[in-house]
Amino acid sequence: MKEKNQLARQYRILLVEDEPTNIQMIAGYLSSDYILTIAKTRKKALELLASSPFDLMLLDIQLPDGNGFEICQHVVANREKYGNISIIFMTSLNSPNDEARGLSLGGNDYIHKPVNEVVLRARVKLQIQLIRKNELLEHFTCFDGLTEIPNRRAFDEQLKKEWHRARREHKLLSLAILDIDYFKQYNDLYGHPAGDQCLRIMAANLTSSFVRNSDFIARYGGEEFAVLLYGTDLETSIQLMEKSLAAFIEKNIEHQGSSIRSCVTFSAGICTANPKADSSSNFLNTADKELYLAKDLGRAQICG
Ligand code: GH3
Ligand code: MG
Ligand code: MG
Ligand code: MG
Ligand code: MG
Repeated sequence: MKEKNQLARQYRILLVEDEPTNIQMIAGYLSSDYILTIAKTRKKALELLASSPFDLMLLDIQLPDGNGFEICQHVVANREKYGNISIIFMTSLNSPNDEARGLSLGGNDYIHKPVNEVVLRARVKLQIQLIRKNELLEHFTCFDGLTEIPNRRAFDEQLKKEWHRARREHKLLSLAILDIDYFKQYNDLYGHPAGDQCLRIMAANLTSSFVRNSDFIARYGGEEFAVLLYGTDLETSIQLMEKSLAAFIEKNIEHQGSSIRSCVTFSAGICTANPKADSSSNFLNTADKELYLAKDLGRAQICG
């Protein structure tokens, strides 16, 4: 899932080619627009692909220690290891059968050697534009447009993933469901645009409260948010959420319609599971029940 600030970026190309004159020529055509890395062998190409992310591979077919068709097949069959890289074959195997084979193995395009500069640039540009469109599509599918944090769809997927990971790694998984207090009154008193701004501040506060790579924050629904804390026990999760609530209250967003304070607050319910032993079916429900308890006990508090 790409965050917005990752969307405007430079694109990385892996050139897999063994002929020095070809390498020099292609580097001359592309290195001013893209970050270009070179692999002269099959072995080097697979090493580089496994260790750093590339957007596009320009793939020769006849290599000293292997064959480009086989590399393509291997990469396509192991996407979880090599990522969603696009592949352009670049080869002197010019028969229609070879071209059809390259495309059927998962190649995105097929360029004949000798390579023409204008054609190469145009075809690379086209693939990069497709990559960019896919990234944008993925971003809008997974991120909430108002707060720019992951949305409900992304949360549901992450929960499934993290539940299985915690099961495998024998770790605890904590889930917090948060709900802004008296938010209907806030909208009624201050207007919808102010309500929207309040939701953005809420999201930003959570983002700065939960900073570990494994913490996952999402907008769960209207004025409800969810936080997944991987490998974190209940006591620590409650402490962290209490700190986050204190930081939010300190922002002192005026709310004369709140019955408890003169500023906006939130309530949260937290549930911790041991996915190795527990069933996932009650996880969300339990966090939700704790949230209702926090509301019943007077709001602006955390229950777990
Ligand atoms: P409680 O303390 O029990 O949570 O009361 P509440 O008023 O916060 O709860 P209620 O569920 O009655 O109201 C939620 C409000 O959230 C109503 C809805 O208009 C508002 N809301 C939901 N999504 C958005 C949004 O995207 N922008 C704005 N401005 N308001 C929203
Ligand atoms: Mg070659
Ligand atoms: Mg609500
Ligand atoms: Mg409500
Ligand atoms: Mg509410």
